[in-house]
Amino acid sequence: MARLSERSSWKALAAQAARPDATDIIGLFDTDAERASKFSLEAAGLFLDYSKNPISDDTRSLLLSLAEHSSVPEQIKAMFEGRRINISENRAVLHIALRNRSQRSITVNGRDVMPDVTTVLERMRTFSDAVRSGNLRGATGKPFTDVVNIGIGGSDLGPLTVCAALKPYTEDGPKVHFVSNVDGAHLANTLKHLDAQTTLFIVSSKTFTTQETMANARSARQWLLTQLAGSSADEALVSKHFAAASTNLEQTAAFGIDSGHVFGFWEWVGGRYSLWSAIGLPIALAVGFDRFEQLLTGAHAMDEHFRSAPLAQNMPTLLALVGIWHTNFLGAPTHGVFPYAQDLAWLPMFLQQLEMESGGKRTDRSGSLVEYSTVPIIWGAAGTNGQHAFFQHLHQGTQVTPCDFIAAAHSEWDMPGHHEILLANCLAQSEGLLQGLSAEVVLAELAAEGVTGKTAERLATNRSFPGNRPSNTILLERLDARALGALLALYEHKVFVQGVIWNINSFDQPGVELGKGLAGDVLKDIRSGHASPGHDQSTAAMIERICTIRGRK
Ligand code: G6Q
Repeated sequence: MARLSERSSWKALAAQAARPDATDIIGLFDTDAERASKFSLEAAGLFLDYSKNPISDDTRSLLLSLAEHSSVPEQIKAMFEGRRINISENRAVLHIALRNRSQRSITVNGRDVMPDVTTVLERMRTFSDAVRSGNLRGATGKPFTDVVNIGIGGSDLGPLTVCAALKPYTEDGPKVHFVSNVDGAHLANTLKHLDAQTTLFIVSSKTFTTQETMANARSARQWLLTQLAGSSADEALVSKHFAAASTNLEQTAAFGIDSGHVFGFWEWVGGRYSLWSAIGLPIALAVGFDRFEQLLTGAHAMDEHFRSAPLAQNMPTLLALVGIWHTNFLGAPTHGVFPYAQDLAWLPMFLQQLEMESGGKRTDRSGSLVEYSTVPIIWGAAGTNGQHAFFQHLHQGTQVTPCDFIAAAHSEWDMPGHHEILLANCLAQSEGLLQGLSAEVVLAELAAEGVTGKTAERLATNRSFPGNRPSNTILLERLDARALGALLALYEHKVFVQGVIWNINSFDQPGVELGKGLAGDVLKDIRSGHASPGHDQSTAAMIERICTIRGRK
């Protein structure tokens, strides 16, 4: 296969991006009354409008050719067939199997994985029903009122994002808390308000060796044993108050977790793609298993769309191509995500992990250094708050930030009048970014106020906006479990398509793994009170300084 930048579609796109009108979105609307409908589509209950991007019919055709020539259809097939597309770890990538609601079997090494998936899901149903109904109780016979998920990264952000997003549906379940940071503040602040008798811990860790998670899990166990000292034997307390989601059954047993409370998953589930697996147990506890299933159903609907829709009508592919256009041809260094939904406040963080851990790669699948940009920096926050802060940069900054606005037509909350304001702000921002405000209009406004001449000219430059700033808008009917499942799957598949085009492995994370080992030596030194040889000068000095300060008490 020719190198990416040598492909004809890539070269044609580069030529397209060099045209003087390459970023003129307003011009595209002016010359096509049908643009809004031609550049939008519906899938799995979601509506995507990508018309507010500088993408002409020709550019879109070229982007689609790029996807075609990069074997996107073949790679989609390979993923769904369970082939080992995670080449560095020699693993299949099958989060789609976790939410496969069809009768289709999915095989790895010739073995259908669906029976195992179904068994774990059934066990999750039984367990979550028992906790929620109060049939499963703590060591002193009280029902669980609080669940603390201890996990980090992929074992935290997925369930955390979903539990927050489905907040309106959590009223009838235990309160679910998430502790991820090894900073003792996180666990201490969480435990401070809890009663050990009614608290259930879930240790969520694929490997069950992650330093931060294990430190938090050990401290939580200690807290439990201290709080409930004398009420039962230590082993009984741990077995009644701890559950685990992990692939490492040996370590969960060594920790003392009752095998009946251990929910397994498999090596072909990547951490950041794991919320659909046993890692989703806190979700089932918070909103009930039926809603967890609706989440899976929504994701499956998006999977089916992704698997079967032609590229030109394929929502994840189009979202990926819009991103490729901005990143690789128009040079946008970042991408903003702005959910106009307070309950989706964690989504930008979730997507940071999903997109930047998957796409933050500098070598291609054959091991050569890539000669083009891969994933941009993903950032964002829930609207409308950003409008009163960093949106200034979106409107008038010197860098263009393509962004996704996400909104739901209905609110799940009963707060009359609010949702219309929220929606109006969402649409007004993307409209304002597109249309800008010309100096002529500002001058006319100033003239009406009696400001003219040099002052007016100066003010007009300052107060005018270039416009032509790009955005996508994703509209949900409502933020329910089904729509959320479809939304998260949409982004997972967007990441997949971009990875295929960039020819990178989106499913490994050597940088994150390096981080897991790095702290070991420094930790030993901080504990011993001195920097050992081998550190760079700056780090050694910092270790010494910290040890000195800590030595002063
Ligand atoms: C996800 C990442 C990473 C991982 C955490 C937690 O794709 O690899 O965020 O999920 O490091 O790992 P464990 O689940 O093994 O504790």
